[in-house]
Amino acid sequence: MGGKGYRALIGYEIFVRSFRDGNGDGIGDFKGLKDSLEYLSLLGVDLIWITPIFRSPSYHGYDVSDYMETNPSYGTIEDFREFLNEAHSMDFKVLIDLPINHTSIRHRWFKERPDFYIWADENTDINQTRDWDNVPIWHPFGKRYFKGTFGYCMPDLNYENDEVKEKVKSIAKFWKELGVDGLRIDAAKHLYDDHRKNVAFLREFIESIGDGIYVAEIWDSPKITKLYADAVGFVYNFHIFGALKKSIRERRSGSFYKALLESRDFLKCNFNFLSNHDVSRIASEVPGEKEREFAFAILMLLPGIPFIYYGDELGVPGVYDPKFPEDVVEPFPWTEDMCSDGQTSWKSIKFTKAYHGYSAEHQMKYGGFIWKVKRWIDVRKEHDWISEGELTEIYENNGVIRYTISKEGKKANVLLDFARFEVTVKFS
Ligand code: ACG
Repeated sequence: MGGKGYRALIGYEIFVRSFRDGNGDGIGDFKGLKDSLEYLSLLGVDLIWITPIFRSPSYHGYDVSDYMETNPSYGTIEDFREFLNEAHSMDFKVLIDLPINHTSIRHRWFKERPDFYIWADENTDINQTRDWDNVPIWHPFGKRYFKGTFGYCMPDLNYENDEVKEKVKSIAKFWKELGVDGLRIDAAKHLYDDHRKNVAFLREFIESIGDGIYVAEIWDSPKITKLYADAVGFVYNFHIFGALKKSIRERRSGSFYKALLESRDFLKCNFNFLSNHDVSRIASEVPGEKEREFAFAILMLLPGIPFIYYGDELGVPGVYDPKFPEDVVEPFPWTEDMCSDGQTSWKSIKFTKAYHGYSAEHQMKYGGFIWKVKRWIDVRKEHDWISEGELTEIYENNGVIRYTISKEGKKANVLLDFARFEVTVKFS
């Protein structure tokens, strides 16, 4: 399995454009990433996932127009290498995000190699929509229709074409050889319309790149997500954290208990997270600080790799709106004025207001939510074996969940109290 030996890590997701500006243009970049390593090291994380860094016409970068070049706003490949070297010298591991289900419509392949993409034939239902939100997936182009699961600007690659498979493998190899420690494989369940085919290709893909940390983004039920865990090494478990937030909000343990049972046999392969760039931030979903600290504690008390979404350690709010998804990728607040050195400012601020006590500088100096998060990070580091622990004896009683994590003679009993009132619980 790809993830072996990498489990005792604590992750941090960075939306590059919004994190730290190193050259004074208000856009996050590689120099800024390098400058932020000290902060990340103080926080205690050691695995960094950065959102796509390739040339792309969009602000988010998931529509790549050239995989062999970096986004000029972020710096050159040399600048990236410098960041990587510095990160490695400080014992960080770095994952890059690789969108391989689709490219930008402005990738030269779309003009030069139409056979790299999926075109409708006489049997295609061009009115077909995505099964989760009814958005059309076939788009007119000249006299034909192409498939673009994520919209017109992002045509899907054709994995029935062996040349596409080889191209994608060689791109991944290039970046791996440059020194990245692994990949987040974006939209990995969409490569084929068939989970078995996806799993087989991902296995082949990873084998061709070599040892590393690989995580597949499979946003689905545990039953489906689990199918990918063994082939890839790691998967995100969207389900369990959706259930956790529900349980905390409702102060009822049922949803999380059920999700734990459904996920227990692949928890070790999970990237655990409370929010990411596709959903509302944890501070907006769980506004109460005490309840939110509880969520972070649980994040650190589960097998797998815990991941923090940049800014969540500061309690920054952000509500996901599909019409304005950039509201959850707001500039990271380095200083209270939000305009001093290092600050990004590429978008107007809706949530991360200046002088509201969100900034890293303020919280580091005067106290804040960050210290609560750090405390739980420290607990996890002290008991890093939890990452590979087995979850047994999972019980629920009266709003309280109890489980045991154990690994090679080490054992922790965890009691999670979701209840609204004082309760008496009995566990065998
Ligand atoms: C990735 C990236 C995302 C990126 C793209 C495109 C893909 O993280 O930032 O968007 O490169 C689907 C895909 C994911 C995709 C998200 C955005 N994320 O599977 O790969 O959309 C259902 C579906 C999921 C779906 C999810 C979205 O099944 O497939 O994710 O809804 O809401 C239970 C069910 C589960 C269900 C959930 C929610 O858990 O078990 O099946 O999931 O409930 O209902 C980029 C940009 C975006 C931009 C886009 C065009 O970042 O801002 O809009 O490009």
